[in-house]
Amino acid sequence: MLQGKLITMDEFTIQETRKFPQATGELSSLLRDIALAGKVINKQVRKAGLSDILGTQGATNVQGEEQMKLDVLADQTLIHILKNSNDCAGIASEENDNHVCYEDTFSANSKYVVLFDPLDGSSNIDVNASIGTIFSIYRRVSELGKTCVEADFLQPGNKLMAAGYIIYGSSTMLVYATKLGVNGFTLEPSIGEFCLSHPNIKCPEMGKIYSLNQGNTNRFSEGMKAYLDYCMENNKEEGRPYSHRYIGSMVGDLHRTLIKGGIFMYPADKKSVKGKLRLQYECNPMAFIVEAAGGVASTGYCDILDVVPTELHQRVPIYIGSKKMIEKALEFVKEKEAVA
Ligand code: P6P
Repeated sequence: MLQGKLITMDEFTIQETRKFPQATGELSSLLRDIALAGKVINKQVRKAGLSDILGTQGATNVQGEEQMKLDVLADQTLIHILKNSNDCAGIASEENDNHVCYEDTFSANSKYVVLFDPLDGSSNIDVNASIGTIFSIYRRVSELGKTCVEADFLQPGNKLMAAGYIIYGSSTMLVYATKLGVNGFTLEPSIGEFCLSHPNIKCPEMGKIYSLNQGNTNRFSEGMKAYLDYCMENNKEEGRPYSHRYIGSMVGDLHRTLIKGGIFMYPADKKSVKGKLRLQYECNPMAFIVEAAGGVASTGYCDILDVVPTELHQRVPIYIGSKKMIEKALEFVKEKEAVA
């Protein structure tokens, strides 16, 4: 609500497009299609707890039809809507082994491709914790008019045109970033529109929350263990001990980190030697968003956005959030790793 007026996401993206006379509006149109998919997924997520009663999501409905699990439903919803969008040449999804090219003429002439994790954190559905859809939009590198190729989906995060997430939490929000900045839109169910609620989001450069699966500590490097001790150490002047928060849903943990500040980590460890989270579906889009808001996102040794992908589902370690907290964490991780 700005000056008492609701601004829908469509109105906002059109206003942004007008700042660039050469803009064609295709990116705005693609964001609108992703928002539509988010509304459809939101409808299904909001009744997940009734699946046994309603016969949906993995059960059979009154016609005896096999219902799809919620994350497969989310995946199929995005694939279908983007196929009919006229602004997307193809997609790559965390749920599918390979990328999908849309063969029709309109799609082949589209200049963008989209990657997504259709329902990140879906294991939290049963306990009604926040889950989310994460998306990335790249300008394709392959020739317009032809079907897209795998190289279109193996671009580093610093080539992103836009990235965002839809969080299905206490309210449903769509947050997206371009190089111009980060803006958040809350779904107003009575009109079915995402409306501007968090303009120009900035990630505080310092925070008081550290977020990771501390149960993995025994598998961490010595540097990582030393940083955890630092987080838990009493030091009133430097505002420690920090508070520990961890939902086990990246979108939920990252949304809190973006808004309140803090540090989210999923380091490499003896079991996940390259980290657990996927570069193309989780780390790059979140790094693009957080860095557009003034934060930092690192693998521990380089900026996440500079990693050149070699395979669609590759994983990387991630340290992401408030600039000053990441800088301090990397002193421990880099220094101890250098010694090891
Ligand atoms: P762990 C969810 O499965 C996910 O991909 C992210 O959303 C989340 O941050 C992470 O994995 C949780 O992993 O090992 O702590 O359960």
